[in-house]
Amino acid sequence: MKEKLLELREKALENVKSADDLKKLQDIRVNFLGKKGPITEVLKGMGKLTKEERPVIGQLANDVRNAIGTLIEEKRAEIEARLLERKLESEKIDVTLPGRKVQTGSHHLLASVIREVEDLFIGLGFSVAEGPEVEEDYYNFEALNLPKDHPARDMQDSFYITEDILMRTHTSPMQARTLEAHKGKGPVKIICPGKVYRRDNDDATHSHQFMQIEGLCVDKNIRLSDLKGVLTVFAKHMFGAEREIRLRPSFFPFTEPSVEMDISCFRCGGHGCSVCKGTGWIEILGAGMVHPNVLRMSGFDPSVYTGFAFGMGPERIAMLKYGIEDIRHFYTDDIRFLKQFDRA
Ligand code: 2U9
Repeated sequence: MKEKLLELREKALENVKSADDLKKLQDIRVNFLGKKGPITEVLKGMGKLTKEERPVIGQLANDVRNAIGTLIEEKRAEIEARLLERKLESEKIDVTLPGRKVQTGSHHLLASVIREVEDLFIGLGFSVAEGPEVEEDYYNFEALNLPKDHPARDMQDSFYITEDILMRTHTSPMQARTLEAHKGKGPVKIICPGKVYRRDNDDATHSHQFMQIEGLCVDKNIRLSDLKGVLTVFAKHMFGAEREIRLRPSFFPFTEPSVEMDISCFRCGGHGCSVCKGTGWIEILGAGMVHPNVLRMSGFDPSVYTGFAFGMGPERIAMLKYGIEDIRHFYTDDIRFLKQFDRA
């Protein structure tokens, strides 16, 4: 019996030594120390022993069982340590490695330019009014002093959906709607950004769908100098404090007088270059004093109220600011183009 126990211990030692994973180790524990294991068998056989042999064998059986138990524990600790080491090794992060750049989206350049203009005018007390892109002929044309047969309508080739419904050709209809909603009571200070549509063949400088930002300020005693003041603040905010502006006479059916605003060239400072085509000046937007017909048609008494309005193309501003040659870049979602203006 004694030999059997010692033999068992040796056998257990060998098994434990060769065990290289916790499963095998568990099997050894069950095989040797389990209820059906040889140690248990020995202990069950104690009854057949003499009363001299019983304590010796009993003690030895316990010693062998504990020895095997200790062996298994030590081996389990060793295996777990090795597993942890391997795990730590496999999960080791080389903190000196550059991080994986998380692909983040960014604001579309046009959205950034529009927000920059919005922030400026909100700071000047204007509020942002956004209107429907599918518009009624009345608000898109008649309310803006462009009666049914007015030739200027052809200047704005339109996408008509029905006789009286079209894709708006400018954001001005939303200004007419806002004036109307004020029921002849000023002040009205709004800017209207948004998509507009013109039946145009797309090329480097024209797109059938483009953006506009228009502005309107109607109150008692609004003068052209107020318009010039606001446009000067706008020009310096968007193109640099050293910019100068100049107003040239122009014509729009919905403003009288009408002007176009130029800024001094931000590339050559006015000496003449390819950006300003040698003129030293760059045209940025159109503007004027709101035509009395437009005020009247929207419920304002032009003998009491006056106002100024302006309109610009955000694409043009972005193309000037960032030297972009082709307006279609804004709409073709080419990530190589868009990524250049991350955080613009
Ligand atoms: C109301 C009264 C007046 C809006 C105006 C312009 C001048 C203008 C152009 C800018 C770029 C069109 O897309 S563009 O080519 N617009 O120059 N827009 S004054 O005048 C209004 C609008 C609404 C009630």
